[in-house]
Amino acid sequence: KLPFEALSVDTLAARLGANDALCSHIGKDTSRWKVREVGDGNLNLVFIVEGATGAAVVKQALPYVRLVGDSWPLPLKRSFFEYHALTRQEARAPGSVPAIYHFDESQALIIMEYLSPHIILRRALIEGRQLPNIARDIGLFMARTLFRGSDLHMATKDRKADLALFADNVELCDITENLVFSDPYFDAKMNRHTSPQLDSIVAELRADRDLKVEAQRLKHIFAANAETLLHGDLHSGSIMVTATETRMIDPEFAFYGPIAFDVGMLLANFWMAFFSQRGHEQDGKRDTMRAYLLDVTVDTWSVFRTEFSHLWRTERTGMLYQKSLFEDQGDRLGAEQALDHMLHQVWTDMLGFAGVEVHRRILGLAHNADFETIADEDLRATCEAKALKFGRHIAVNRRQIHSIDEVNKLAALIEQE
Ligand code: SR1
Ligand code: MG
Repeated sequence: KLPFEALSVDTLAARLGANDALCSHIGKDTSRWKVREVGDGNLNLVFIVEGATGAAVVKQALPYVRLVGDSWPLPLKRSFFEYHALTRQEARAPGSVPAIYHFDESQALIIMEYLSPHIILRRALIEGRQLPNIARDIGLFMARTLFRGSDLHMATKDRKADLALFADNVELCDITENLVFSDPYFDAKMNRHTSPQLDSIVAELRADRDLKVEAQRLKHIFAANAETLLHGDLHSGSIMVTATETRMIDPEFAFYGPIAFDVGMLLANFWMAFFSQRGHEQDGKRDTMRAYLLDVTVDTWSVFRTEFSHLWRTERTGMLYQKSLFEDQGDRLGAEQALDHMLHQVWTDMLGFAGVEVHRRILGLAHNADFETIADEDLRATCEAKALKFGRHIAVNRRQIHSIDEVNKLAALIEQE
């Protein structure tokens, strides 16, 4: 094994020119390789390599957080977790992630399918594009991976082995624990909000005891509920789309956590897209886009719920299958009642996770382009302030909110204020 060395546009062909997996997909004549570095995420290098017969993506972890620099070291082993999460996601939700061609643990690199003409979902939503299949595709992905990675479905021995395997993804969990659940609610060193107009709202949120208690409770649920293998960072920047196709990428934050976390993070990103639309109206009104985004939240939740319920009825083969308690006694209602309890819990916690995700993307270190690309500062601040208010409401009142229509009515009211 060679010691780790970061790739560059200039060294990639020499370093990977003899890699059979890469050559078989793009051709072995390295003189014809064209290499671009396209990583725009917070952590890694991402190269697109085009050869005579095709193209591939080479993703390499760096030993530090790219967004911050080498003052924040981060282990290379996140690449190992990403690789293992991708293989499990492909098995549990076939066709939902890029195909993997090769994994090199010591170089922390994954060679995978180049998705083209896909673009990042966040970009599509900022541009006002309506994609007819995302709710279905993402709803199914979440239900299938979250159900099939849990004790509802897996043999308990396998699940416990996976729990142990992913338990070592400590540093990336630590990022989420601090950046999502704690930092936004005090004057943390890495916090930044780009609109000074938010200062008074930020002060209010940090003095809001009910909100801070809720954030602490959510952090506890996140850290202590090892229910299933999560994607761990399922936001609209971790999804690639065409007009009809959807693929999930980047599961380096994968670990065993609460089912509601992936669902909440994802829906929060749709709600942020919704609140940011007014900032992107330079080429025309975005009323239908706003309505579309709310419909997407309804449909995603509905597809998730329906598929999860279907799997509950047809694939509950794990340790949590209580056949002898219910079905064997002719009591189908008991199993349905247990399902309702579970979905209710996922619903309630999902709203909480969504609320804090909205806050951290506006107040913490890692912002999102939905708001950041709004050039007019006052307009950006107005959009952000509304999203913050919405996030606070759903996090604090999550036990009193009973339907996604109720959430969306609130979102629409706040947006129009
Ligand atoms: C320091 S990493 C900041 C954020 O980027 C990733 O995409 C995760 O969302 C993480 O919280
Ligand atoms: Mg990422």
